[in-house]
Amino acid sequence: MGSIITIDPVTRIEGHLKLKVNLDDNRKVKKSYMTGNLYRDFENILKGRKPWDAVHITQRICGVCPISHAITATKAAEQMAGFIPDDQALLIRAIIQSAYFISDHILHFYHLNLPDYIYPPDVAPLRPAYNRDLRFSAGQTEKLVNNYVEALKIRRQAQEVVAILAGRMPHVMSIVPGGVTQAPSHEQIHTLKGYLPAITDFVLNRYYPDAHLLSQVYADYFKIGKGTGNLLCFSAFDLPRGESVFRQGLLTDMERESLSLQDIREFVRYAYYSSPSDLHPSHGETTPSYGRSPGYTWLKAPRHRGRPYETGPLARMTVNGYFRGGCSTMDRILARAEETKLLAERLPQWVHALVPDLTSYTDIALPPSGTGVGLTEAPRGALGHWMECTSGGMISRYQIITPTCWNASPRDDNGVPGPIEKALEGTYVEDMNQPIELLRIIHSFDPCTSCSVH
Ligand code: NFE
Repeated sequence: MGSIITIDPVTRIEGHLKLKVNLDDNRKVKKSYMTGNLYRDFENILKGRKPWDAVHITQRICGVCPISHAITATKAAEQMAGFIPDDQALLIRAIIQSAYFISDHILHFYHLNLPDYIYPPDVAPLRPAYNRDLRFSAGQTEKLVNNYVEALKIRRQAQEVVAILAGRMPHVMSIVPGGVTQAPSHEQIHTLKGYLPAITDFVLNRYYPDAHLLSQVYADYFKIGKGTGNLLCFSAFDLPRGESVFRQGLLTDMERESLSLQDIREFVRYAYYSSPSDLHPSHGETTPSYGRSPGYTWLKAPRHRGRPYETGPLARMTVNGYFRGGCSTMDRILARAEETKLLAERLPQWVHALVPDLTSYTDIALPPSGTGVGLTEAPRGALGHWMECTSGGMISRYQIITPTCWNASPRDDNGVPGPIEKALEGTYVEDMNQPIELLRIIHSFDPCTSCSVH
């Protein structure tokens, strides 16, 4: 007969997500369905506005990764103007982006993900609903809880690095088409440098070893939540001389293939939209139609050459050869820790390369009509903004594909499930009342439904 498990809401993520799975008689997941809620209509709100507004409006999609939206909207406008930012602007953007990646990955490891594996007896806010399959000793748990608390302080410091260069955090002000409006003074650069030792020390000596400890104690999760091996990433952390930390690329079934932006489509048969399916984002449309059958979510289903792709730290690090592992729950957690270490090691070089008081903003004019594509990597994966302007430089079309759109996508028009749905299939659930296995798989992707349902 089988049975059904529903988790609604899925907590310790950003946004409003529901999971429903069908299990067979042996309590293995046969089919899973991810539902993203809270639609806000951002793509239509942007129509009739200027590209400069998109930088600030799209940041309101999400308070967790506004910087990625700011960078992507800015790059779309700069591409339309044929403008390339100068070295100092690229460095400042890279510092802002990496400090916030570090803060965000620490947030994920300690505050969103770790409570799936620990259940501290005396710390009330840290007691999640499930308390099964707990394997850490009392001493290890105490150490992890101490680092959980310390992580709050380090996150604040990384966010202060962002705020010094970006004006505020979240929803940053200094990243704009034409460069960066902040020219950091000697004193500000000195303050930035003062933050770095504690951040680097925490990443190298607490987060990184804690992630490895988790992967040893829960080594069976290298075989649970396995993805398809389809991994996609865009270019990100653009640096002077055309360099970047991550190059765009794609693995299909773990084999390298070319990534072609022209081969991206969004499918909506199983989403709450009445606009046409199978459209390229440069021609995309968004007509909400809540409850439309057979839709079950507000997420569209992005595909590359018709296939679903996982995106995020595992994809970036694997595609770029920084991480060699598999494609599982624990590989996702380890790749994220490896990426944080890589960025924490590079961040000081970029801060030291800043030139005090150097202006890196150019007043640029955008053409009255045209198109622009902005691509970057957000902490959760590949992010793209496709913008079209007509009539006096006003936006006439704006389409956004976020990382969690790729990862938590529903079935496409051929009925092929999205990456998280697929990773859940085949999972054995030991206790129907506490399906911790499912939660651990979902959390390894660090989904954000605010971004994916925009
Ligand atoms: Ni709302 Fe976002 C997603 C990330 S897109 S957190 O998915 O990372 O910038």
